[in-house]
Amino acid sequence: MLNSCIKWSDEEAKLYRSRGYWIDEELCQILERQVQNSPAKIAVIDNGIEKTYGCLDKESTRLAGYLAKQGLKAGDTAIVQLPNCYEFYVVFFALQKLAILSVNALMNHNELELTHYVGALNPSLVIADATHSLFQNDSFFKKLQSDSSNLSHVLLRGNTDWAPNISKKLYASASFDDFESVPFRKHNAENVAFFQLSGGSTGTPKLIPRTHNDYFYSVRQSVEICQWNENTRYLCALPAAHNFPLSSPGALGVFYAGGTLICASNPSPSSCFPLISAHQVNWTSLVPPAVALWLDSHERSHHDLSSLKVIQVGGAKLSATLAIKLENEFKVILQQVFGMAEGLVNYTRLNDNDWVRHNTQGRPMSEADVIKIVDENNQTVSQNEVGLLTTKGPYTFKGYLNAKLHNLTAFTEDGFYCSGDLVKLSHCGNIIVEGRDKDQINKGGEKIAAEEVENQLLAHPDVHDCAVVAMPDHLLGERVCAFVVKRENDRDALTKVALNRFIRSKGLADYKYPDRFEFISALPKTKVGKVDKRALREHIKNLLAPIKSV
Ligand code: OOB
Repeated sequence: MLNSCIKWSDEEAKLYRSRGYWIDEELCQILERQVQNSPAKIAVIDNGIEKTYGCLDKESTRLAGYLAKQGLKAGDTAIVQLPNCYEFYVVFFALQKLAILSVNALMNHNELELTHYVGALNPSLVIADATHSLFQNDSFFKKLQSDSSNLSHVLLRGNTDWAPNISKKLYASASFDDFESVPFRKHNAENVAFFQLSGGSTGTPKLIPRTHNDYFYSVRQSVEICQWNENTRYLCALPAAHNFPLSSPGALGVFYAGGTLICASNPSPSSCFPLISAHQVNWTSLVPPAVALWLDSHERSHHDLSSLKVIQVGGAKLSATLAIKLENEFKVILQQVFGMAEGLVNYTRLNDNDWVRHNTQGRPMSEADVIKIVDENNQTVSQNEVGLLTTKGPYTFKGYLNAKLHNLTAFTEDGFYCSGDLVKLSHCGNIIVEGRDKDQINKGGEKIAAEEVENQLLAHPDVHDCAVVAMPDHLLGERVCAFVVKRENDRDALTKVALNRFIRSKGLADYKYPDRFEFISALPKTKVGKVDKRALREHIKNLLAPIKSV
């Protein structure tokens, strides 16, 4: 059933196979290759502890064996929420080996998001971190169980007294030796390997099915573009579950190339700089706000960062000013990465000229990516004109999970995915991101669907109407501003403090909270009667302008 939503046409599949894009291998074969090539090579360094490819393979097999013994099997589903750590990859490969389809939630996802994923996937298993506030005791897990007919297993990373502990299962080797011979059968590489999360523009986050064939190709092609090899030492500082540090080329790229991954808990200078010098890191990826923090940091002079050769930046638009500064001050090559969890990833190439690296977001990684920049009638715009980016290709998905209606508008009639990004092509054929036509706020790479926040605010009994828009922010690029119309009889009762408290009580991820509330008497409307968000964005921009110039 979960596999029925994702088909490429037979002709496309034939073409992608004949050209060698789809090789009918599963994602866990990425690890198997390295275990055969170099089992003793260090695959992951986490908190000073070094784990070889052989170890990663063995421990993921043990975990898979343990899960199989619990009755979990191919086709079951799981929700995983783990921080940047070695166990993230053990769990990833264990679930791949068993063909358990998982979604990797971000650590800052909260009650609402996790409840939604449970509703969407009806999982049998949750794997989470004991330090997360939702998993300090069993009450949230019990609540999830009451919403789901399948949920019977939970594993936690870290100290806990109410659920089995991943590490104990993994490392108490004596009791697990007999699981190492669990027979893993080969699965169809056309099937879903796992689900990515959409940044979204609608009320609920959408799940993106990614197949073995398409994801494996995106990893191999990324490795080729970035010229990674066994000498690659990649610092994973962005959330491990995100498509960028997972596959562009990210962790899976490291494992495919036989390099070494170093885990950082977050992209702050204090977390990254000591790791770069201690482990001779040569690549990493950042979002633009982290670039600004790195540039401003005084800690730079205390660490030898000379091993760093390339910094990738993506997730949100990087200004040319920061781009130039980053290269000059860190003595690195900048690679801009403009990607999406739905598929298409664009890279500037390492040998592109300065102008391209500093001012564009690169070009598609595959010769088979088809991009069309169109107007609102799906007609291709002329060269140099800004239009909507639409795309299809061997690793761009074909539809969100269980979202028939939404899929109708997410794709053009000729099957191109509408990214919602407003772009133009530079004279040399590189993409320049100019803005967005989707109702989303991009808070330094973290995507927030306006409608999701609006739905929460509208649940307040004293809110008559509301609209959530992006407001400019010098560090994050954008923040969340909520315009609220109070109910007639509650003009005085509803305060910003009360709204803040209300939204916090709803269990929404923190980063989605409005950073500012503005009360207005009515929302402005366009000629066709829709909320005029452009006017609201202008309004808040003007309100902020005097503050900026003080
Ligand atoms: C990456 O993936 P998502 O799914 O979190 O977000 C995709 C959206 C894009 O549609 C675009 O609106 C924005 O994020 N975006 C950028 C950008 N990279 C992503 N906007 C301007 N400049 C960029 N360089 O964010 C993602 C996935 C894989 C690799 C890199 C980023």
